Amino acid sequence: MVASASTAPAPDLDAVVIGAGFSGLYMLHRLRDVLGLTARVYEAADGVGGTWYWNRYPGARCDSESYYYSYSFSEELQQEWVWSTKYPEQPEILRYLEHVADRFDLWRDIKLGSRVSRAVFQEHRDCWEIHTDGGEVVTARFFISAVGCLSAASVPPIPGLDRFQGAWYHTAAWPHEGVDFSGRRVGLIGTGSTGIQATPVIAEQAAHLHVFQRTPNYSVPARNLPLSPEQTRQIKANYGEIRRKARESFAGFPYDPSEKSAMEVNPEERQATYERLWAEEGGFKFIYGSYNDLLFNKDSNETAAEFIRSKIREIVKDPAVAEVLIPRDYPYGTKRPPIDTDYFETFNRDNVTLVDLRQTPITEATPTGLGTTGADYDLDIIVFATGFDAMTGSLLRIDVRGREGRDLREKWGSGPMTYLGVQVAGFPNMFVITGPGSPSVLTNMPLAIEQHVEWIADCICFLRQRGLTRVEATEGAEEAWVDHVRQVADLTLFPQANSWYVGANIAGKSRVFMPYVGGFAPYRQRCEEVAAQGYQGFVLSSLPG
Ligand code: N01
Repeated sequence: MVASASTAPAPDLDAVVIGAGFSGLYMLHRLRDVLGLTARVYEAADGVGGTWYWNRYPGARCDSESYYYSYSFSEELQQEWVWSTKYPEQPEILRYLEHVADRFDLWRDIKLGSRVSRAVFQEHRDCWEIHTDGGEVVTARFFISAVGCLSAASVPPIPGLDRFQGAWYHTAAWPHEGVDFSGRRVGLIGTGSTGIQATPVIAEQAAHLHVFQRTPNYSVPARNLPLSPEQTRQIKANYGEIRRKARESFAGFPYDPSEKSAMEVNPEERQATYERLWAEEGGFKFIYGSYNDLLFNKDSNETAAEFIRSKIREIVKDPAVAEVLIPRDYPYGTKRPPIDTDYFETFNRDNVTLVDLRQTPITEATPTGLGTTGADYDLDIIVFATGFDAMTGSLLRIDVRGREGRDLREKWGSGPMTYLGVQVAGFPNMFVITGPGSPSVLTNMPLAIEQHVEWIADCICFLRQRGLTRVEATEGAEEAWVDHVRQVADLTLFPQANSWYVGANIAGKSRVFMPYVGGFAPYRQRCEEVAAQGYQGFVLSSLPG
């Protein structure tokens, strides 16, 4: 018998959302409280917060400024919440997200400690069957992934790690009770944003810290400061304008964009600009508030790169150590630029040693530490700040089966394919918040999330108002979008780096530039146009009546 709208049993829920971080919390609120739908969030952790639940490593703080790294959807929320500093620490952001869950009464529709293991599209019912590893099975018309772009932690396969007799931790699975480094010999592997935040804090406690660096990084000081009551008052009074600027910007930061190329100004003016941004502003203003072509023009980029190299030489007293810390073989900003507090200064401490893994790669873990081709290092604790299987890893941990049994892992075997980063052809009624092919990770994340959540909610609302039960991206629209994402990336310097943006940090992962680099504002406009044209590039349908 062919199922029809009248014979197919209705799904248990309108929507299942996976993940209770920034994305999942807002998605639930939007579906349940704005659209009046039934929705449930499944969350593997024992609390909400996503990234900010897991990443409790020393020094963990946001490297975007609190006043815009926050939700904008509720005027009351943004007026009542008070941030303590320019760059809040992890516990404060987690408190904020818990407050959001309280304030909007979200907890009652969130199932904590429930990891979704499998999701299968039911063609005859236009719904998804969702399985958790606890054996729960539920059906929902829509399956929405809010699993995050940087959630599948990656520990490199170092031979012998199981024989190491000390303790080891990945920064994204940090013990809630913390780790006491006092008097301990610590090895930290990885010098991305995380390692760069953790290094100065661990160095203050540990007896000795060895930093194992494979790729040096261009880091810019955060210049973190408490926010004064007057600054807070001004931010709150200007939120309308701040959010507008962010929405209309290239990367979602509410900074005044520079109209100039770095090549347009003379070297003295350029130096003065970089000096001012380095000394007074810090953070992402260095890249997004200086010149408009640092990510596009190699010569322009080199001026900023060389400025940072000169700062490293100035800060680090031992010239040999400084040379190892200086990045040379990829353009500035083409790996996600870290923001630090006293990172380079930390290498002036007597209890910190830099190990250059390019000269002497790690060969094995031993019962007493780490061995490299140059030496053995005795360690009590190893910290893996080695990053994530980014953008695809956390979704592909779930066995996702679309129409006619299509396997998402197979479909993405040679790199992720999406339409607008939000849907995958062959996987109807599945939405991905900040998926590959969207500007998410190159953007101020909460803003990118809000845009996706609202677009998805509007799409669902459109279907329901018309009695439709299925939405699926066409293969043609998906192919065209994937081509566009690649073409736009090729106009930039991004593909020149071995970054997690291209999956280079994961052995065997296909090398594809995953985020959309065409800019947040143009992307948003494209999404709006697609919706205004009745969801162009999607097929909308309903079960036979
Ligand atoms: O991870 P990463 P992360 N042997 O992949 C090294 C966000 N974030 O956790 O560059 C030795 O950047 C690897 O070396 P290489 C932010 O978007 C945000 O630091 O691959 N080393 C690299 O140095 C960020 O970009 C905040 O050669 C190995 C490091 O480990 C993203 O999360 C704070 C290795 C991994 O760097 C990820 O940052 C922190 C091996 N086998 C992070 N494997 C905010 O404040 C890897 N490495 C918002």
